Amino acid sequence: MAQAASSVAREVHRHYIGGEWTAGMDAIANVNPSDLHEVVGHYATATAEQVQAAITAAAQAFESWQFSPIEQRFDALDAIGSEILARREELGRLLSREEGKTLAEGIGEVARAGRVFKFFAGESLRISGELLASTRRGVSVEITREPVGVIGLITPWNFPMAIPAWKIAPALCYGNTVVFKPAELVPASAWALSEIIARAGLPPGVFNLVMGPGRLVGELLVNSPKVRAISFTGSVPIGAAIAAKAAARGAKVQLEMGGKNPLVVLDDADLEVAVNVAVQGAYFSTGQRCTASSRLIVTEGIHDRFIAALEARLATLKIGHALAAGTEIGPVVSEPQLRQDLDYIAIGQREGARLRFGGQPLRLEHEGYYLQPALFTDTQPAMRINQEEIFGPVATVIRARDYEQALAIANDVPFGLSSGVVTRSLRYAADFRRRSQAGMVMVNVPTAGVDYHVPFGGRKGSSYGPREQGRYAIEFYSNCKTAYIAP
Ligand code: UN1
Repeated sequence: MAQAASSVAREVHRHYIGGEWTAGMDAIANVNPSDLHEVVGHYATATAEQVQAAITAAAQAFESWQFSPIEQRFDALDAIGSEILARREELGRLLSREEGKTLAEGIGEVARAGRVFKFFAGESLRISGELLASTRRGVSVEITREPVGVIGLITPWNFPMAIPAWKIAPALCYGNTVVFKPAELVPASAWALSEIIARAGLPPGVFNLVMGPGRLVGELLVNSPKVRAISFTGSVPIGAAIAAKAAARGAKVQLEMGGKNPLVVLDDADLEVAVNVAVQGAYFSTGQRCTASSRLIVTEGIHDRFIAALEARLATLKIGHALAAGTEIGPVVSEPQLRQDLDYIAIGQREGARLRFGGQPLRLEHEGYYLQPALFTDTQPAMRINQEEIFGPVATVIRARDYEQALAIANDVPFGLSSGVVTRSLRYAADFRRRSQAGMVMVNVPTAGVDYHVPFGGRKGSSYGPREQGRYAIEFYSNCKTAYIAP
């Protein structure tokens, strides 16, 4: 790897601070998880001074950007969306090379990012308020939305372009300025996105990119009194630490963290639908989604048939290089993540679960972090593999006596992001929709793979603060003002 790294021309991609492309103190080699001998590029690491400079630039730019005409915002967001959509194949390829999801998934994600910008371009023209009568004679009450200020955006590696898009677009739409810190593992997509944003006609300082580790860049953003809000997607412990620090200084915070999402398969399910929904939800994108169906809760009457059909489908799944034609499941993103997946597979076996399929690292033509998708059966709800997020291509089956028991098991975890049920019964579908303790409920569709124009978020340990995406994003990315006006 070191050899490959040195043979690549060392153009180091820079930070974008106050409208300037700025070199960092160091460079990170971005390695392709499908082929460890390929370096996707080198990306700068920010110094503490650079992070502070980005925050200062964003604070200065906010003075004027908060009053920017909505048409200026529309034009910038619309142009960004158009360019992303026009370049979806090229950017999708880049994304798949650095993250390892299949090319189709990479292109799909880039298109989603483009559409998010288009959506918020439109929203910028529809920012509205309310006009109410006062309880006092001759007074009226105006309720309006105002920008928050500088917003720090901290994004994860599993959606290198879509998650940045669904934080950056609403931030700019509602008149905020941004300091964006992408995950260290996937700077290429973030940099390409930033390069597009940098050419969209925004005033200097409105949008800033600083790359580097969370313990430096993230910490500074979270602790800076000039950063009025933090939106974070990532792990539970880091999210909890961010929330505590942000709350202590009165900054707004929005967290999207883990999931342990259940898919309930009932006796009356269409078996083919159940298997498709389970495979897509549990294993596509290599299971590396906070919305992944990691627990398949199956009632007795369909249990054995479901497992047999699922196993048969798993045996046909093509695991391979993210860019190879026909690949259905790409590699795991990194060595530490692969280790975590394998650790949990060992834990499941020690706990007495039956490893029914897969779970072994694969040696393929290219050296990469390949893992045969794993299926555990005969598991108990209290096992660690059924309570803790693994974040890999690993799913468990839990047998349930009936619908009521399946629902109770589905809800009995510290997370509540997404949940699903496969059934032909309107009664069970309606009941599950009402009683599932999750922010998003899916009936006969996968728990992962959500639309871009509707609210996204969960409950319990999965999410904190207002929803992301759709019109609901305004709650976090703006402040409410109530004005009383007498002539
Ligand atoms: C999806 O399932 O389409 O980090 C999106 C994640 C989520 C996004 C999932 N915030 O996996």
